[in-house]
Amino acid sequence: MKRVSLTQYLVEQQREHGRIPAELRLLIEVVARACKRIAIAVNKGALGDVLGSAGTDNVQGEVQKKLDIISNEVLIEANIWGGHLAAMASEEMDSIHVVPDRYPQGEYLLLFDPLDGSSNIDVNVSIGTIFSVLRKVGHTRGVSEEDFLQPGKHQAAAGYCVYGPQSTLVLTLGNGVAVFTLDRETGSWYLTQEGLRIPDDTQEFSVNMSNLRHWAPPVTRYIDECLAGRDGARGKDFNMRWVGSMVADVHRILTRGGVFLYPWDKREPDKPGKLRLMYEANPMAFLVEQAGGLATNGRERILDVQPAKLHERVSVVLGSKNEVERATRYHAEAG
Ligand code: AHM
Repeated sequence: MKRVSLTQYLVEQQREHGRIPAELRLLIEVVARACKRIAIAVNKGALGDVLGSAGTDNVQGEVQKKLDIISNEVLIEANIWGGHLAAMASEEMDSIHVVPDRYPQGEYLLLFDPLDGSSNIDVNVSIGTIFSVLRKVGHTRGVSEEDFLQPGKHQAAAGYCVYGPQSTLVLTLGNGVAVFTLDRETGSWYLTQEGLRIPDDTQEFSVNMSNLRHWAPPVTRYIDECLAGRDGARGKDFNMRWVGSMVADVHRILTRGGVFLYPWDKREPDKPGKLRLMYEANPMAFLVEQAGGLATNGRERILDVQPAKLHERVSVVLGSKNEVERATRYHAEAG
């Protein structure tokens, strides 16, 4: 069987379909190369002295793992000199990282969660890198945090790499979702699936059930009905899966359907949720919509949310269309 590499796929997207400019093609290739380096570090585990805490906190006050920091550095080093970017923003950095004057500056802005699912790093459970690409609006040389504060619907590309039994890169350029698998022998990414579709209906939900007593009534109503199974309002049984790495949970949903929730909870009433809009929710919402699913914060489409700050948090309900519509309707009915 003739295999299509990521490079060939991107060249064809650029040449035959005119879908992506050369700079964006380069950007995706560079990110994929960085993800390969992160995959190698993850695979080494204890042998590479990469496990455990780095002894520092990030801007969100969360303890950073060594691999969080290594992955962040790998992504910056790989992307800084190519001339395709104006600046980068990361869940692990307080402020944006502007491309220094010694390098040419491109028009793209790259945002990433360098290693999602930190609590799973040391226990050998799937983790991943999530990325989002925006275009800098205006042609002035300077770049500031304001340039990043665009709703997710303006993303030029988004994707993630999940480091699990296989390393898998899932990508959207705004025309569907394609999946690439890393061949560890050749070191190349190969196209293994195209045109992913999330089924409209599902009997599988994904949520951290230990937080149930802290949720708002519409979320409790939705989950209670799933738990009641065929004896309750839904008239059918549901299964539950929670990996605790958004990349792995979303990957399962893109593969076989399901609904993922990380809702607001009353322990931190001022925070809209745990997950970050710009590094996690927006890229995942773009992928999910491109695969025929939906993504909302319970009230509004995630991709329409206008960010007020870089590290903004958001509630998330995403996945199979009919389930997300139902959970969103319960929020509207609750007023
Ligand atoms: P992280 O950025 O520290 O990895 O946190 C994000 C992760 C998501 O991947 C996952 O969906 C969620 O946090 C898990 O949260 P919980 O610890 O409540 O299960």
